[in-house]
Amino acid sequence: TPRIPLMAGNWKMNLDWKQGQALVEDLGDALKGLDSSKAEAAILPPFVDLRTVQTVVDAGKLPISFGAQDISEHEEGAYTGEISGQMLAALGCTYAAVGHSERRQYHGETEQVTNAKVKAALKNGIVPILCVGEGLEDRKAGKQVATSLAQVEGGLEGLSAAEVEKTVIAYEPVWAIGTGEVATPDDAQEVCSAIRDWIRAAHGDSAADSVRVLYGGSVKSSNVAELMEKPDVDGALVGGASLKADEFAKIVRFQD
Ligand code: G2H
Repeated sequence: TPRIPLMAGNWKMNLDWKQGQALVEDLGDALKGLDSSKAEAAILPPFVDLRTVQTVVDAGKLPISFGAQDISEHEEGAYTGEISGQMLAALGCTYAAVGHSERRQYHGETEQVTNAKVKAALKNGIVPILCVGEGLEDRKAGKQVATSLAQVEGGLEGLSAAEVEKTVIAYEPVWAIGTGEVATPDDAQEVCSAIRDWIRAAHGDSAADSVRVLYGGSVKSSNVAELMEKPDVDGALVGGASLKADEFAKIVRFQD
């Protein structure tokens, strides 16, 4: 089965609910007629925008999936400030990003927490987008594959092959995030193919052939096509460039 490319817009901590509403409406127009066999468009707005996004997407039957940028590892109860997988599922979230480098760097998320969040997502029928990637030091030392694979292994710990098959992995070299410094298509392919090889060895062909491995880090409409030409790059996790409807729609339609 061919993997349908996934273009996921990570809004990060941008756009209040009204601004988010306007962007989804514009995106709906910009993505009209999108051939869903060629690409899937998804957005990851801030938690407080999700209800509005759901309303707009449902009312317009827009070709846009949505999800959260994070998910609690806990199920429910006395966890002030957390948002559970059940809450996200009830809103119709398809995805939840887990272990984004900004969570790891600024919010102390460990491998163990990331793994628990992946499991919390799956338990609630949400597809985790597990984010991995090396920092500048590791890149300079040639350790990009080893570091990324260690994070894949840690994030997927304890999952069955059937569960791994459902996940999305996003390879985001930290030095390329929000810096304008995009990894070359060959850099992206090197790590994305290593991730798929690791999954094949650990979980078999079906999981390896089904998992979508995205590239993230300063993806724009001007560089997405060459990244997507690489056989193991199945889409993109897009930050800054997902905040403008026309630009993000161009990224989603990378073939045009
Ligand atoms: C990487 C990416 C989206 P940007 O963090 O997750 O952001 O495209 O702004 O580099």
